[in-house]
Amino acid sequence: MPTLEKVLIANRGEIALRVLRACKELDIPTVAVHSKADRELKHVLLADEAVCIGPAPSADSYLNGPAIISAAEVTRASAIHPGYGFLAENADFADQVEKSGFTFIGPTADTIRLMGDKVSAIQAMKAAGVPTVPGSDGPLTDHGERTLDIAQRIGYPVIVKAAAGGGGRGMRVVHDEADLLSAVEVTQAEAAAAFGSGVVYLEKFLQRPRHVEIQVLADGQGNAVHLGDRDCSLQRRHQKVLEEAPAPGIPEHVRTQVTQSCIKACLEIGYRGAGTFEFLYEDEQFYFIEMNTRVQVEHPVTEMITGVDIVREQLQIASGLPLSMQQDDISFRGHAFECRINAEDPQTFMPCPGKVSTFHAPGGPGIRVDSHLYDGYTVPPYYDSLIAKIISYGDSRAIALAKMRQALDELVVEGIRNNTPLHHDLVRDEAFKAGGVSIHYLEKLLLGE
Ligand code: MV4
Repeated sequence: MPTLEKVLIANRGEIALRVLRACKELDIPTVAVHSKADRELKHVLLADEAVCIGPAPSADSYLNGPAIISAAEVTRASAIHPGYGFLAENADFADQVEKSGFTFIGPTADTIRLMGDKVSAIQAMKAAGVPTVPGSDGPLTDHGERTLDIAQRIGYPVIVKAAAGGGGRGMRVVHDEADLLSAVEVTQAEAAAAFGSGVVYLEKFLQRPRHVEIQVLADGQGNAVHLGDRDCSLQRRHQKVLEEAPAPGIPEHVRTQVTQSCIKACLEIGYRGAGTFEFLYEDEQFYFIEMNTRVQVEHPVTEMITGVDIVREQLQIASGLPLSMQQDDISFRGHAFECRINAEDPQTFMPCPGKVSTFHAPGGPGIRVDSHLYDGYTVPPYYDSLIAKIISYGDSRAIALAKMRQALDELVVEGIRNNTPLHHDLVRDEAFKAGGVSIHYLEKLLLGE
C-alpha cells in the first residue's frame, strides 16, 4: 500500500496539531517547522523532528518557501502539508515543492492557479454546469461603453471584484450607473497595487445571501465525492465566527443539484485533494463565487456529520491511493456546530496575545475540541488569533446547539481575553436558533440591530 514516508507540516497552531494527529494515526513520521516564537507549540513538542525556519514574523518563517523546502531536504521529508493560510494556496510554492522532488499535499499548482484567478475559476465552473452569479463572465476589458452595457444587463446593484482578490479583498458595490466607471477604476488601481494584477470583473450584487459551501474530495484518478454543505454565514469583517453542517433549511432537490454539479466540476478539471466550493445562497438558489483548494478551518463540522476524516483522506490521496469511498458509502447524520475561540478583546475585537494561565477544555458525548492550548502556553502576537475550535455534534440541530451551550459554559481560558462571551450570546440568539440568517446578521447584531 503506498504511503507517505515522512510529512513536513508547514503550518502552526491548531491545524498543525490536527495534521500531526492524522499522520501519527497513519504511522507517518512528522517534521514540524516553526518560527523562533513558536518553540513551545504543542505539535512542535509532539513531532518526531522539529526545525526552526526563521524569526517570528510570518514573512520570514511560515511564508518563507525556500526555508521550508530546505527543512524538508535536511530532514529527508517526502511530502509537505501546507494546512490553511500561509502558503496553502500559493501556486508558485506548490510548483517549487514538486520541482524539488517533494509531494505537495493538495491539488496541482495549475489547479491552484486556476482557482486563484477568480475569473478563470468562475469560467471553469460555469462550463461544468455549476451555477454562477449573473455577471460579466470574464474580465472587464475597456473603460466605458461595454462595462456600462454589462451592468445594465445584469441590473443594479452590481459588485466590482478583483480577479486576484477573494475572501473579501478587492471588492466594491455600485448602486447607480453614475458611479460605475469610477468604481471600476478605483478597484483596478487598488487591485494592481495589492495583488499585482488590476484585472476586475462584475457580478450582480446579492443583497441578503447566506454563505453556504460544499466540501469535496477527489483523487485526480477519476473519482470525486461530496461531503455535503456547511453554513458559514456568521462572520465579521470576512472572518467566520461560528459554522454549522448541514446548512439549515436547504430543500433537498436544491442540495442534490448543487452537490452533483460540484462533483461533475471536480471530474472535469481533474481536481485532486480536499476542496471547497463557496456559494452565496439566496431565495433557494446557489451562486458559485470562489473555490478553496485547501483544508478549511471549519472542516470538523463536516467530519462530525459524515464520519470522514478529511485530513486523513488528504494524506491518502497525496500518497497516490484512489479515494477510499464512493458517494454511496457516505451518509449524513445529525448536525454539528463549530465556535471559533479567538484571543481577542470581546468588545473591540483587538488581538489579545499573552500567557494562558488556565485552559480547561469542555467534554462529554458529542464535544470535540481542536486546540493547541495548554496551561502556561503563551499566545504570540505575530499570528492569527484563533486559539481553539469547540465543535458540538447531536442527532438534531437543537441537540447540537444545546451541547454547544453547555460546552461554552464549561470552557475556561484564563490569562488572556477571548471571544467566548460573543459565542455565549450567539448560541442563545433567537434568529440564530431559528437557523438561516444572512451574511450581514452578525455585524448588524454587533451594531445593536
Ligand atoms: C458577493 C456578495 C454579494 N454579491 N458577491 C465577500 C467575500 C468574498 N468571498 C465574496 N464576498 C461577497 N461576494 C456578490 N455577487 C457578498 C459578499 C460578502 C460576503 C460573502 C460571504 C461571506 C461574507 C460576506 C460578507 C460581506 C460580503
